[in-house]
Amino acid sequence: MSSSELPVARYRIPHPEGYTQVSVARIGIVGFPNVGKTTFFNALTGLNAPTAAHPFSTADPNVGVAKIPDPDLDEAARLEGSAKTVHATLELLDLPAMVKPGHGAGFGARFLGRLREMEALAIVLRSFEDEAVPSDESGTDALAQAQELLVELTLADLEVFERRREKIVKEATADAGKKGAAQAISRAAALLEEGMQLRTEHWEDDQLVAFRDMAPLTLKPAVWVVNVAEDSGDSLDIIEELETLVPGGDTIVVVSAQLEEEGTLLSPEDRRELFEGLGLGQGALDKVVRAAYRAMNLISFYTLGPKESHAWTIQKGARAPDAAGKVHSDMQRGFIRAEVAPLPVVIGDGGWDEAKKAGHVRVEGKDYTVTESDVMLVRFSV
Ligand SMILES: Nc1nc2c(ncn2[C@@H]2O[C@H](COP(=O)(O)OP(=O)(O)OP(=O)(O)O)[C@@H](O)[C@H]2O)c(=O)[nH]1
Ligand SMILES: [Mg+2]
Repeated sequence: MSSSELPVARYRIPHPEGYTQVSVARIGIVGFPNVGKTTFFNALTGLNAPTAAHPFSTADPNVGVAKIPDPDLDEAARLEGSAKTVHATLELLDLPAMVKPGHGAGFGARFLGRLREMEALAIVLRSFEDEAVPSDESGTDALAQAQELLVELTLADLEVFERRREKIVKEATADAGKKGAAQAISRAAALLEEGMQLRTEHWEDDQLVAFRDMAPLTLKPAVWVVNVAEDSGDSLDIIEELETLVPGGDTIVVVSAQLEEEGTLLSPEDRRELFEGLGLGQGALDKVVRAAYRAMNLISFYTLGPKESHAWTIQKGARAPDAAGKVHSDMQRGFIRAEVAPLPVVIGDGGWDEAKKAGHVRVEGKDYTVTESDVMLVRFSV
C-alpha cells in the first residue's frame, strides 16, 4: 500500500472562502464494464442497487452514503451513555462503465462531468475470473486496466485543458493579470500531452486556482480497488505491481466486492469470523473508506455527551472556530474557547469528566489548529 505519510494537501484546490465551505466528501466509482463497481458500491453503502452479469448494467448513476467505521467513537458513546451516535460519512457515486479503447461509444464518457464534481476517485479493477460474468469488455488483468484508465483520464483532462489553453493564452496577451494562469494551464496541457497525471506534479495555490473550474480528473486523489476472487486473500503481488504504475500517494486496496457485499448481510461477529477465516483481516471496506478520507485530506473531530456522540469531518488545517461552525454557526460566531483532549485519552480515562479530573483536557483559543481525533467542548456566547 502506498504510504499514508505522503503529502496530499497539494491535490486540493484551495477554497477562497475558507474551511467552513467544505461540503460532504464525495467519491466517484469508475472502471470498465462488469468489474464489480455496483457490487462494491452496495457493499460500502449497504444499499441494494441492481447488479448483473452482463456489461453496462448500470445506465444511470447510483448515489449513496457510506458510514465511516469508527470503533473509538462507538466506545466513547458507550462511556458517555449517549442516546445517539453519529458517524462521519462519505457520499458515493457509482457511474456507468467506461469503455475500453476500440470498444465503441459507451455510457461512461457522458458522465465524466459528474466525476469532476467528486473530491476523489475509487477506480475499480477486475481481477476475478468467473465464467458466469463475461470479461470481454474489461479483461481480468488489473494492471492493463489501470494503464488504460490512466490514459482515458489523461485524455479527458487534455481535451478540457487544450481548449482552455487556446483561449487564455490569447487573453493573456491583452491582460497581464492572466499571464500566470496561462502559464500554468499551458504547462498542465503539455504534461497531459505526455500522458502524465497532474497530481504527480507540484502546483502552487494560485496555479491550482487557475485549474479550479476545469476540476481536473487527474488531479484528484485516487484509491485503486482491485476486485479479486473470494479465495484470493490479500494479493500482495498485484499491489506491488500496481504501485510501480500509479502516481505515488494513491492508495491501492484489494477487495472481494462480492464477499464484502455478502458481509453486509451478516452480524458484525459473523462477518469478522468469515473474513478472518479467509485471511482478509477486518475486510477491506474499512481500509478503502479510511484511505479515501485520508486522500481527501480530511480529519475527524468529536463532540461527546449524553444526548449524542458525534464524529465531524473537517479539512486538515482548520482552526477551532471553523470546527465549532460545523457543529453550529452560533458556536463559530460567539466562539470564546474550546476545551480539547484526544479521543484515545478520553477513552483511556473512562470518559470526558474523568479526563478533566485527570488534567488531560486543555483550553485552546481561536487560533488553535484542530488535529485528528480531538474531542472538543466549545464555550461560546451570542
Ligand atoms: N465472482 C465474482 N463475481 C463478482 C464479484 N464482484 C462482482 N461480481 C459479479 O459480477 C457481475 C457484475 O457486477 P456489477 O457490480 O454489476 O459490475 P459493474 O462494474 O457495476 O457493471 P456495469 O455497471 O455493467 O459496468 C455481477 O453478477 C456480480 O455479482 C467478485 O468479486 N467475484
Ligand atoms: Mg454497475
